[in-house]
Amino acid sequence: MIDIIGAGSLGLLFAGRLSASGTKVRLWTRTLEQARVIAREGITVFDKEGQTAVHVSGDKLKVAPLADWQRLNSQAPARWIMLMTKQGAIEEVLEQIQPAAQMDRDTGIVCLQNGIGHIERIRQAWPEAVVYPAVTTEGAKRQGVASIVHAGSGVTEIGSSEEGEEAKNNNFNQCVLNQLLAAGFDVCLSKEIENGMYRKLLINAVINPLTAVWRVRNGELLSDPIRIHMMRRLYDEGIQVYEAHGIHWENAWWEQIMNVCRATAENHSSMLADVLAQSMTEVASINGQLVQMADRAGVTAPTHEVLWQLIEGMRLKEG
Ligand code: KPL
Repeated sequence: MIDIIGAGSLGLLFAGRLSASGTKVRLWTRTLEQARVIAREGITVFDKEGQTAVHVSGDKLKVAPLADWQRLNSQAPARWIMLMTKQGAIEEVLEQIQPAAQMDRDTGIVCLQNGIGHIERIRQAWPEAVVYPAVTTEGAKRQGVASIVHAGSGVTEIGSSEEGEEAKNNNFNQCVLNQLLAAGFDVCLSKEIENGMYRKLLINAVINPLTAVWRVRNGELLSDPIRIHMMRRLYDEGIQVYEAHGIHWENAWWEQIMNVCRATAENHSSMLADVLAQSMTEVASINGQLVQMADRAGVTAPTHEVLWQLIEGMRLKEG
């Protein structure tokens, strides 16, 4: 069984496809109401053309609000967890799970957040658990409480836990890997996940704030030379920050960013989706983190800083 925490667009995508391929899934939602709707309607994944790609009926899933974690987890402890909430929701998750954590050496947690900084926080909260950083470029767009459009196929990379954990790593993430492969995900294990996280940070730092400010889909960023110019500026500033920290980067990353725009052309980035829903965005953990890295290295990232402040200044509500 895989426990998926977070029933946002990516949580529903992974829960729906894993469950349809035969993996037992327990899905943890933020609210009781959300759990009830998913239990009643099941999960539906539409493809880009609006056709049903996957439908899992509610009785095939276990769905519960996080508030029930202590009670349900003591009956059937979670061993494999995919943490799929946004960075901004992590504190709330830790608070709800903490008292009865039961996160021991037998618990593996795959963390699929955008940005950086969260892995340290999770390891600090659950020092016994084995934490696997991961990144994905899957693009999914929320349709309703229990349905999403799989707007762009991407790649999911799962890293190792800390050094010296090799034996356990192979066991843990290999098992999740096999179930994800069986569900049709393009997924691999990465020995360089930290680098993957920096690459993904840059992808998000370039695409997300611009789509949010201009309110355009990912593909529309490529339709105008001024937009591409701004993307390049964010990219160059980001690379300068990485160089100042001695972080390995590759020329191919620019082309990869353009490819993500193409592959998810019809998608609203997660930041635009948050802005449209008037919810707090992840800009602080993406562009804000880059600005702080720049500060620490004595360089500047002025375009990231302006976008960070512009988006924070939208005064979106929490959650
Ligand atoms: O990760 C994404 C996001 O929107 O947060 C991308 C890859 C940009 C897809 O929309």
